[in-house]
Amino acid sequence: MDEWREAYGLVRKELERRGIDVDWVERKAMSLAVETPSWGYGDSGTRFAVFHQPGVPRNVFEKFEDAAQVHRLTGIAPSVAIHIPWDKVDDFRELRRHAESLGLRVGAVNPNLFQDPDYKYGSITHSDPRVRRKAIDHLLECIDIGKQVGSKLFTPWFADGTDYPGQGNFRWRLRWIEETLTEVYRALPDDMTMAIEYKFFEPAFYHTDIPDWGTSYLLCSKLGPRAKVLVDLGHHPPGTNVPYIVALLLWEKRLGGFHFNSRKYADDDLTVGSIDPYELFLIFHELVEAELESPSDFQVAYMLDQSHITKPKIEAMIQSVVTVQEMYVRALVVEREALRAAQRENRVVDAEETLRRAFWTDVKPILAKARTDRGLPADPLLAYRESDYQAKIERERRGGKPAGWA
Ligand code: PSV
Ligand code: MN
Repeated sequence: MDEWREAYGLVRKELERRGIDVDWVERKAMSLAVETPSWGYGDSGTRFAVFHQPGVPRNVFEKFEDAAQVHRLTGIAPSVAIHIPWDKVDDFRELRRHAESLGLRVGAVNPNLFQDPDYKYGSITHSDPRVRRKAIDHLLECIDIGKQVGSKLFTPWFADGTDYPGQGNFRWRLRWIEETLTEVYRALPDDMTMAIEYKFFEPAFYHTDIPDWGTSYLLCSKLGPRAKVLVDLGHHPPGTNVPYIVALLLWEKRLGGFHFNSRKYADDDLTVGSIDPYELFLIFHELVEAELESPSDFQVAYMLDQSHITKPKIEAMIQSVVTVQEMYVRALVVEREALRAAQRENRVVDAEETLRRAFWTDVKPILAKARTDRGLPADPLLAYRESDYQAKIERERRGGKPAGWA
Protein backbone atom coordinates (compact mmCIF):
# COMPACT_ATOMS: atom_id res chain seq x y z
CA MET A 1 0.00 0.00 0.00
CA ASP A 2 2.86 2.37 0.83
CA GLU A 3 5.27 1.14 -1.83
CA TRP A 4 5.79 4.72 -3.02
CA ARG A 5 7.65 5.51 0.25
CA GLU A 6 10.92 3.94 -0.84
CA ALA A 7 10.80 5.83 -4.14
CA TYR A 8 9.99 8.99 -2.20
CA GLY A 9 13.18 8.68 -0.16
CA LEU A 10 15.24 8.37 -3.33
CA VAL A 11 13.62 11.19 -5.27
CA ARG A 12 13.71 13.48 -2.26
CA LYS A 13 17.42 12.85 -1.85
CA GLU A 14 18.07 13.47 -5.53
CA LEU A 15 16.06 16.71 -5.54
CA GLU A 16 17.85 17.94 -2.42
CA ARG A 17 21.13 17.22 -4.17
CA ARG A 18 19.87 19.53 -6.93
CA GLY A 19 19.15 22.23 -4.33
CA ILE A 20 15.36 21.89 -4.41
CA ASP A 21 13.35 22.45 -1.22
CA VAL A 22 11.06 19.43 -1.36
CA ASP A 23 8.76 20.54 1.50
CA TRP A 24 8.13 23.75 -0.42
CA VAL A 25 7.36 21.75 -3.59
CA GLU A 26 4.85 19.63 -1.68
CA ARG A 27 3.13 22.69 -0.23
CA LYS A 28 2.94 24.37 -3.62
CA ALA A 29 1.63 21.21 -5.27
CA MET A 30 -1.26 21.01 -2.84
CA SER A 31 -2.11 24.70 -3.12
CA LEU A 32 -2.78 24.35 -6.84
CA ALA A 33 -6.39 24.68 -7.99
CA VAL A 34 -7.66 23.07 -11.17
CA GLU A 35 -11.23 23.83 -12.17
CA THR A 36 -13.25 21.07 -13.80
CA PRO A 37 -15.93 21.78 -16.42
CA SER A 38 -19.53 20.79 -15.74
CA TRP A 39 -19.83 19.68 -19.35
CA GLY A 40 -17.02 17.16 -18.89
CA TYR A 41 -19.28 15.11 -16.60
CA GLY A 42 -22.21 14.80 -18.99
CA ASP A 43 -22.55 12.83 -22.20
CA SER A 44 -20.57 14.08 -25.17
CA GLY A 45 -19.64 12.90 -28.59
CA THR A 46 -18.18 13.63 -31.96
CA ARG A 47 -19.89 15.82 -34.52
CA PHE A 48 -21.46 12.62 -35.79
CA ALA A 49 -23.01 11.22 -32.62
CA VAL A 50 -23.33 11.63 -28.89
CA PHE A 51 -22.54 8.52 -26.85
CA HIS A 52 -24.15 7.71 -23.56
CA GLN A 53 -22.20 6.54 -20.51
CA PRO A 54 -23.94 4.76 -17.64
CA GLY A 55 -24.27 6.83 -14.49
CA VAL A 56 -23.75 10.27 -16.06
CA PRO A 57 -25.49 13.13 -14.26
CA ARG A 58 -28.97 14.19 -15.28
CA ASN A 59 -28.64 17.76 -14.14
CA VAL A 60 -26.15 20.29 -12.89
CA PHE A 61 -26.65 19.26 -9.26
CA GLU A 62 -25.50 15.73 -10.05
CA LYS A 63 -22.60 17.13 -12.08
CA PHE A 64 -21.45 18.93 -8.94
CA GLU A 65 -21.74 15.69 -6.96
CA ASP A 66 -19.34 14.04 -9.40
CA ALA A 67 -17.03 17.04 -9.26
CA ALA A 68 -17.04 16.73 -5.47
CA GLN A 69 -15.62 13.22 -5.83
CA VAL A 70 -12.79 14.54 -7.96
CA HIS A 71 -12.05 17.18 -5.34
CA ARG A 72 -12.41 14.78 -2.41
CA LEU A 73 -9.76 12.47 -3.90
CA THR A 74 -7.33 14.98 -5.41
CA GLY A 75 -7.78 17.89 -2.97
CA ILE A 76 -7.09 20.39 -5.74
CA ALA A 77 -10.31 20.67 -7.79
CA PRO A 78 -12.43 23.00 -5.66
CA SER A 79 -14.44 24.75 -8.39
CA VAL A 80 -16.61 23.84 -11.34
CA ALA A 81 -17.19 25.88 -14.49
CA ILE A 82 -20.77 26.10 -15.66
CA HIS A 83 -22.15 26.50 -19.19
CA ILE A 84 -25.38 28.38 -19.82
CA PRO A 85 -28.01 27.26 -20.83
CA TRP A 86 -26.79 23.67 -20.36
CA ASP A 87 -26.62 24.29 -16.60
CA LYS A 88 -29.50 26.70 -16.31
CA VAL A 89 -31.59 26.33 -13.14
CA ASP A 90 -34.50 28.28 -11.72
CA ASP A 91 -32.59 29.31 -8.66
CA PHE A 92 -28.86 29.91 -9.00
CA ARG A 93 -28.50 30.68 -5.32
CA GLU A 94 -29.65 27.13 -4.65
CA LEU A 95 -26.92 25.88 -7.00
CA ARG A 96 -24.41 27.95 -5.08
CA ARG A 97 -25.60 26.49 -1.78
CA HIS A 98 -25.47 22.99 -3.25
CA ALA A 99 -21.88 23.57 -4.41
CA GLU A 100 -20.85 24.89 -1.02
CA SER A 101 -22.49 21.99 0.79
CA LEU A 102 -20.22 19.71 -1.24
CA GLY A 103 -17.11 21.74 -0.43
CA LEU A 104 -17.08 23.29 -3.89
CA ARG A 105 -17.69 26.65 -5.47
CA VAL A 106 -19.01 27.71 -8.85
CA GLY A 107 -16.17 28.76 -11.11
CA ALA A 108 -16.22 30.39 -14.53
CA VAL A 109 -19.51 31.09 -16.23
CA ASN A 110 -19.50 30.16 -19.92
CA PRO A 111 -22.10 31.58 -22.25
CA ASN A 112 -23.31 29.58 -25.22
CA LEU A 113 -23.55 31.53 -28.46
CA PHE A 114 -23.14 28.57 -30.76
CA GLN A 115 -26.19 26.33 -30.51
CA ASP A 116 -29.30 28.44 -30.84
CA PRO A 117 -30.67 28.27 -34.42
CA ASP A 118 -30.65 32.09 -34.48
CA TYR A 119 -26.84 31.94 -34.44
CA LYS A 120 -26.49 30.01 -37.66
CA TYR A 121 -24.88 33.05 -39.31
CA GLY A 122 -23.23 34.38 -36.18
CA SER A 123 -24.14 35.83 -32.80
CA ILE A 124 -22.48 39.13 -31.91
CA THR A 125 -21.44 39.57 -35.56
CA HIS A 126 -24.77 38.55 -37.08
CA SER A 127 -25.98 40.91 -39.83
CA ASP A 128 -29.36 41.21 -38.06
CA PRO A 129 -29.24 43.66 -35.13
CA ARG A 130 -31.98 41.67 -33.33
CA VAL A 131 -29.76 38.59 -33.21
CA ARG A 132 -26.83 40.68 -32.04
CA ARG A 133 -29.04 42.08 -29.28
CA LYS A 134 -30.14 38.60 -28.27
CA ALA A 135 -26.49 37.53 -28.04
CA ILE A 136 -25.55 40.56 -25.94
CA ASP A 137 -28.50 39.94 -23.64
CA HIS A 138 -27.32 36.37 -23.16
CA LEU A 139 -23.83 37.60 -22.24
CA LEU A 140 -25.33 40.04 -19.74
CA GLU A 141 -27.52 37.27 -18.34
CA CYS A 142 -24.40 35.15 -17.78
CA ILE A 143 -22.69 37.96 -15.90
CA ASP A 144 -25.77 38.23 -13.74
CA ILE A 145 -25.70 34.49 -13.09
CA GLY A 146 -22.04 34.89 -12.18
CA LYS A 147 -23.00 37.43 -9.53
CA GLN A 148 -25.62 35.09 -8.08
CA VAL A 149 -23.29 32.11 -7.85
CA GLY A 150 -20.35 34.16 -6.58
CA SER A 151 -18.21 33.58 -9.65
CA LYS A 152 -15.21 35.79 -10.32
CA LEU A 153 -14.65 34.76 -13.90
CA PHE A 154 -16.66 35.17 -17.08
CA THR A 155 -15.30 33.23 -20.04
CA PRO A 156 -16.98 33.93 -23.36
CA TRP A 157 -16.05 32.05 -26.50
CA PHE A 158 -17.36 33.42 -29.80
CA ALA A 159 -17.92 30.81 -32.49
CA ASP A 160 -18.58 33.57 -35.02
CA GLY A 161 -17.02 33.51 -38.44
CA THR A 162 -17.87 32.91 -42.08
CA ASP A 163 -17.63 29.88 -44.33
CA TYR A 164 -17.17 31.61 -47.68
CA PRO A 165 -15.36 34.62 -49.11
CA GLY A 166 -17.68 37.59 -49.36
CA GLN A 167 -20.14 36.20 -46.82
CA GLY A 168 -19.45 38.93 -44.27
CA ASN A 169 -17.90 42.37 -44.03
CA PHE A 170 -14.84 41.87 -41.85
CA ARG A 171 -14.56 45.45 -40.60
CA TRP A 172 -18.27 45.76 -39.77
CA ARG A 173 -18.02 42.57 -37.84
CA LEU A 174 -15.01 43.86 -35.92
CA ARG A 175 -16.96 46.98 -35.06
CA TRP A 176 -19.89 44.90 -33.79
CA ILE A 177 -17.53 42.83 -31.64
CA GLU A 178 -15.98 45.93 -30.16
CA GLU A 179 -19.39 47.50 -29.46
CA THR A 180 -20.63 44.29 -27.85
CA LEU A 181 -17.61 43.75 -25.67
CA THR A 182 -17.61 47.37 -24.56
CA GLU A 183 -21.20 47.02 -23.35
CA VAL A 184 -20.48 43.68 -21.72
CA TYR A 185 -17.31 44.90 -20.02
CA ARG A 186 -19.24 47.78 -18.47
CA ALA A 187 -21.61 45.28 -16.87
CA LEU A 188 -18.81 43.34 -15.17
CA PRO A 189 -18.73 43.80 -11.41
CA ASP A 190 -15.42 45.12 -10.06
CA ASP A 191 -14.30 41.74 -8.80
CA MET A 192 -15.02 39.83 -12.00
CA THR A 193 -12.57 39.20 -14.82
CA MET A 194 -13.60 38.50 -18.39
CA ALA A 195 -11.30 36.07 -20.17
CA ILE A 196 -11.88 36.04 -23.92
CA GLU A 197 -11.18 32.78 -25.67
CA TYR A 198 -9.94 32.50 -29.25
CA LYS A 199 -9.97 29.64 -31.72
CA PHE A 200 -8.49 29.63 -35.18
CA PHE A 201 -11.23 27.73 -37.05
CA GLU A 202 -14.34 25.64 -36.50
CA PRO A 203 -17.26 25.94 -36.61
CA ALA A 204 -16.45 28.55 -39.28
CA PHE A 205 -14.06 27.46 -42.00
CA TYR A 206 -13.21 30.55 -44.04
CA HIS A 207 -12.59 33.09 -41.33
CA THR A 208 -13.12 33.32 -37.57
CA ASP A 209 -13.74 36.71 -35.94
CA ILE A 210 -11.50 36.06 -32.92
CA PRO A 211 -9.04 33.51 -34.31
CA ASP A 212 -5.93 34.03 -32.23
CA TRP A 213 -4.40 35.40 -29.03
CA GLY A 214 -3.46 38.62 -30.81
CA THR A 215 -7.04 39.48 -31.74
CA SER A 216 -8.23 38.58 -28.27
CA TYR A 217 -5.43 40.67 -26.77
CA LEU A 218 -6.23 43.62 -29.00
CA LEU A 219 -9.85 43.58 -27.88
CA CYS A 220 -8.83 43.22 -24.23
CA SER A 221 -6.50 46.18 -24.45
CA LYS A 222 -9.35 48.33 -25.80
CA LEU A 223 -11.59 47.27 -22.91
CA GLY A 224 -9.61 47.57 -19.70
CA PRO A 225 -7.47 45.65 -17.21
CA ARG A 226 -10.16 43.14 -16.24
CA ALA A 227 -10.34 41.83 -19.79
CA LYS A 228 -7.82 39.06 -20.35
CA VAL A 229 -7.01 36.33 -22.81
CA LEU A 230 -8.06 32.74 -22.33
CA VAL A 231 -5.76 30.14 -23.86
CA ASP A 232 -7.43 26.87 -24.83
CA LEU A 233 -4.65 24.45 -25.71
CA GLY A 234 -6.65 22.96 -28.57
CA HIS A 235 -7.19 26.24 -30.38
CA HIS A 236 -3.96 26.76 -32.30
CA PRO A 237 -2.71 25.71 -35.72
CA PRO A 238 -0.23 22.82 -35.61
CA GLY A 239 3.29 23.86 -34.77
CA THR A 240 2.30 26.99 -32.82
CA ASN A 241 4.67 27.73 -29.96
CA VAL A 242 2.12 27.91 -27.15
CA PRO A 243 4.70 28.39 -24.35
CA TYR A 244 5.82 31.57 -26.07
CA ILE A 245 2.23 32.86 -26.30
CA VAL A 246 1.91 32.13 -22.59
CA ALA A 247 5.11 34.02 -21.78
CA LEU A 248 4.05 36.97 -23.88
CA LEU A 249 0.62 37.23 -22.27
CA LEU A 250 2.17 36.90 -18.82
CA TRP A 251 4.60 39.66 -19.67
CA GLU A 252 1.67 41.87 -20.67
CA LYS A 253 -0.35 40.81 -17.57
CA ARG A 254 -3.16 39.69 -19.86
CA LEU A 255 -3.22 35.95 -19.30
CA GLY A 256 -6.62 35.24 -17.77
CA GLY A 257 -6.51 31.49 -17.74
CA PHE A 258 -6.40 28.19 -19.54
CA HIS A 259 -8.70 25.64 -20.95
CA PHE A 260 -6.47 22.60 -20.63
CA ASN A 261 -6.89 19.73 -23.02
CA SER A 262 -4.80 18.00 -25.65
CA ARG A 263 -4.83 18.03 -29.42
CA LYS A 264 -3.30 15.96 -32.14
CA TYR A 265 -5.08 17.36 -35.20
CA ALA A 266 -7.33 20.31 -34.33
CA ASP A 267 -9.65 21.02 -31.40
CA ASP A 268 -9.68 17.37 -30.43
CA ASP A 269 -10.58 17.89 -26.76
CA LEU A 270 -8.49 14.90 -25.71
CA THR A 271 -7.45 14.78 -22.07
CA VAL A 272 -4.69 17.17 -21.07
CA GLY A 273 -1.14 15.90 -21.48
CA SER A 274 -2.18 12.85 -23.48
CA ILE A 275 -0.53 13.81 -26.77
CA ASP A 276 2.40 16.11 -26.01
CA PRO A 277 3.23 16.09 -22.29
CA TYR A 278 6.53 17.87 -22.92
CA GLU A 279 4.71 20.86 -24.41
CA LEU A 280 2.48 20.95 -21.34
CA PHE A 281 5.58 20.94 -19.16
CA LEU A 282 7.10 23.82 -21.14
CA ILE A 283 3.89 25.80 -20.68
CA PHE A 284 4.07 25.18 -16.93
CA HIS A 285 7.69 26.18 -16.94
CA GLU A 286 6.67 29.63 -18.25
CA LEU A 287 3.86 29.82 -15.70
CA VAL A 288 6.04 28.87 -12.75
CA GLU A 289 8.78 31.29 -13.80
CA ALA A 290 6.22 34.12 -13.78
CA GLU A 291 4.56 32.94 -10.59
CA LEU A 292 7.83 32.80 -8.67
CA GLU A 293 9.03 36.10 -10.05
CA SER A 294 5.96 38.00 -8.96
CA PRO A 295 3.57 35.91 -6.81
CA SER A 296 1.19 38.74 -5.92
CA ASP A 297 0.58 39.61 -9.59
CA PHE A 298 -0.01 36.05 -10.62
CA GLN A 299 -3.68 35.29 -11.15
CA VAL A 300 -4.21 32.71 -13.81
CA ALA A 301 -7.20 30.36 -13.77
CA TYR A 302 -6.40 26.73 -14.50
CA MET A 303 -9.43 25.07 -16.02
CA LEU A 304 -10.00 21.85 -17.91
CA ASP A 305 -12.07 21.96 -21.08
CA GLN A 306 -12.32 18.44 -22.35
CA SER A 307 -15.00 16.22 -23.69
CA HIS A 308 -14.29 12.64 -22.72
CA ILE A 309 -16.00 10.42 -25.20
CA THR A 310 -14.13 7.14 -24.94
CA LYS A 311 -12.84 7.51 -21.37
CA PRO A 312 -15.09 7.14 -18.32
CA LYS A 313 -16.01 10.68 -17.25
CA ILE A 314 -14.90 10.82 -13.63
CA GLU A 315 -11.78 8.73 -14.15
CA ALA A 316 -10.77 10.99 -17.04
CA MET A 317 -11.29 14.03 -14.87
CA ILE A 318 -9.18 12.64 -12.01
CA GLN A 319 -6.47 11.59 -14.44
CA SER A 320 -6.44 15.09 -15.94
CA VAL A 321 -6.35 16.98 -12.65
CA VAL A 322 -3.46 14.80 -11.53
CA THR A 323 -1.65 15.29 -14.85
CA VAL A 324 -1.84 19.07 -14.48
CA GLN A 325 -0.52 18.77 -10.94
CA GLU A 326 2.33 16.51 -12.02
CA MET A 327 3.38 18.96 -14.72
CA TYR A 328 3.21 21.84 -12.27
CA VAL A 329 5.49 19.95 -9.89
CA ARG A 330 7.94 19.14 -12.69
CA ALA A 331 8.10 22.84 -13.48
CA LEU A 332 8.68 23.61 -9.80
CA VAL A 333 11.73 21.34 -9.65
CA VAL A 334 13.59 23.07 -12.49
CA GLU A 335 17.02 24.15 -11.25
CA ARG A 336 16.53 27.81 -11.95
CA GLU A 337 20.01 29.05 -11.10
CA ALA A 338 21.63 26.43 -13.30
CA LEU A 339 19.24 27.32 -16.12
CA ARG A 340 19.98 31.02 -15.87
CA ALA A 341 23.73 30.41 -15.85
CA ALA A 342 23.47 28.19 -18.91
CA GLN A 343 21.33 30.80 -20.68
CA ARG A 344 23.78 33.59 -19.85
CA GLU A 345 26.73 31.62 -21.11
CA ASN A 346 24.92 30.21 -24.15
CA ARG A 347 25.45 26.62 -23.03
CA VAL A 348 22.51 25.42 -25.09
CA VAL A 349 22.81 21.74 -24.26
CA ASP A 350 23.06 22.43 -20.54
CA ALA A 351 20.06 24.76 -20.63
CA GLU A 352 17.95 22.18 -22.39
CA GLU A 353 19.20 19.38 -20.13
CA THR A 354 18.12 21.42 -17.09
CA LEU A 355 14.57 21.39 -18.39
CA ARG A 356 14.73 17.76 -19.43
CA ARG A 357 16.02 16.71 -16.01
CA ALA A 358 13.00 18.32 -14.39
CA PHE A 359 10.63 16.87 -16.97
CA TRP A 360 11.92 13.34 -16.50
CA THR A 361 11.78 13.50 -12.69
CA ASP A 362 9.33 10.98 -11.30
CA VAL A 363 7.18 13.28 -9.22
CA LYS A 364 4.53 10.71 -8.32
CA PRO A 365 6.13 9.77 -4.97
CA ILE A 366 6.39 13.47 -4.06
CA LEU A 367 2.68 13.86 -4.71
CA ALA A 368 1.83 10.65 -2.88
CA LYS A 369 3.61 12.03 0.19
CA ALA A 370 2.01 15.47 -0.12
CA ARG A 371 -1.44 13.91 -0.42
CA THR A 372 -1.17 11.38 2.39
CA ASP A 373 0.22 14.05 4.74
CA ARG A 374 -3.08 15.87 4.16
CA GLY A 375 -5.32 12.84 4.60
CA LEU A 376 -5.81 12.26 0.89
CA PRO A 377 -5.24 9.00 -0.98
CA ALA A 378 -1.73 8.54 -2.42
CA ASP A 379 -3.23 7.62 -5.78
CA PRO A 380 -6.56 9.36 -6.46
CA LEU A 381 -7.40 7.31 -9.55
CA LEU A 382 -6.84 4.03 -7.74
CA ALA A 383 -8.85 5.29 -4.77
CA TYR A 384 -11.72 6.17 -7.09
CA ARG A 385 -11.64 2.71 -8.63
CA GLU A 386 -11.64 1.14 -5.19
CA SER A 387 -14.57 3.28 -4.04
CA ASP A 388 -18.16 2.29 -4.76
CA TYR A 389 -19.08 5.69 -6.25
CA GLN A 390 -19.19 4.60 -9.89
CA ALA A 391 -21.30 1.53 -9.13
CA LYS A 392 -23.60 3.68 -7.01
CA ILE A 393 -24.27 6.32 -9.68
CA GLU A 394 -24.74 3.64 -12.33
CA ARG A 395 -27.28 1.97 -10.06
CA GLU A 396 -29.07 5.09 -8.91
CA ARG A 397 -29.06 7.33 -11.98
CA ARG A 398 -31.57 5.47 -14.04
CA GLY A 399 -34.45 7.25 -15.68
CA GLY A 400 -34.41 10.90 -16.57
CA LYS A 401 -32.48 12.47 -19.39
CA PRO A 402 -28.69 12.26 -19.21
CA ALA A 403 -27.03 15.68 -19.28
CA GLY A 404 -25.10 16.41 -22.44
CA TRP A 405 -24.48 18.99 -25.09
CA ALA A 406 -26.59 17.43 -27.80
C1 PSV B 1 -14.96 25.71 -27.93
O1 PSV B 1 -14.33 24.71 -28.67
C2 PSV B 1 -14.73 25.57 -26.46
O2 PSV B 1 -13.36 25.42 -26.22
C3 PSV B 1 -15.27 26.73 -25.66
O3 PSV B 1 -14.53 26.90 -24.49
C4 PSV B 1 -16.61 26.25 -25.28
O4 PSV B 1 -17.23 26.96 -24.30
C5 PSV B 1 -16.26 24.83 -24.89
O5 PSV B 1 -15.39 24.43 -25.94
C6 PSV B 1 -17.37 23.86 -24.72
O6 PSV B 1 -18.04 23.65 -25.95
MN1 MN C 1 -12.39 26.08 -24.46
